[in-house]
Amino acid sequence: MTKIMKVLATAATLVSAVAFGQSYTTSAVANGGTVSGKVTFQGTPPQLAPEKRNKDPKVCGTTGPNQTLIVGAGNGIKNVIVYLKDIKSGKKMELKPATLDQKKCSYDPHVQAVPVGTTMTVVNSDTVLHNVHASLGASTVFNYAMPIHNQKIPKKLVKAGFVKIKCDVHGWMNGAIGVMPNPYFAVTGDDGSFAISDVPAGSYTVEAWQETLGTKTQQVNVSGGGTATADFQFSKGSASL
Ligand SMILES: [Cu+2]
Repeated sequence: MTKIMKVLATAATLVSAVAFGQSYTTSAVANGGTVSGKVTFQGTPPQLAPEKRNKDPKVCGTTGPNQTLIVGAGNGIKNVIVYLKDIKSGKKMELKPATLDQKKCSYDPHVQAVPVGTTMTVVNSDTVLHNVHASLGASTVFNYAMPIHNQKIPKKLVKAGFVKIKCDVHGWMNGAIGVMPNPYFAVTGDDGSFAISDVPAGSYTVEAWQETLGTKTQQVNVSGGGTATADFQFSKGSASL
């Protein structure tokens, strides 16, 4: 190998390491702690109009729930992705198969979070054409026309970030995939609560991401075997709801 080839090979390794989120390394976690909390909406949550569906009514129906902000009991917000933004080392990244289904002209699940490097199988459970279009900022992650019932397309997600999903056929269809740079993440449940476990003792930035309300961050100090609380409050703010 010539010197220039070695330099290029090293550069390529570095680039792929960043793309695959490998700046995170696995290390043994002894007596890890937990970061837990609740994400809530401050004030009166907006009443979102149901989706108007104007295409393929036999499969899609004519209306559906707007899932872009789901506020439940105690103003808890569902489907918020919470993660430790700056953790560099800790428990193993478990890569499991994941699925994004197109079912009755909605994405199922509407929001999910997976570690970077996960293979996402995109499924069309409907008998109509969907064109699923996933983007990370201005870049396209995938863009598949899926005309066949039960068609499945696997796609490895190699870049961390919050991926937005839209259908180019049915304008109301939307969803999101959090492609996470480390295994310390959770998606809030119906009551807005979350818990992230096996966290090495230390100080971390916790970020909460909501698909229309954006992000909030705060610092936490995790002690060995202890629980650190990170509650987040979102309000309507400048979001276009
Ligand atoms: Cu569609």
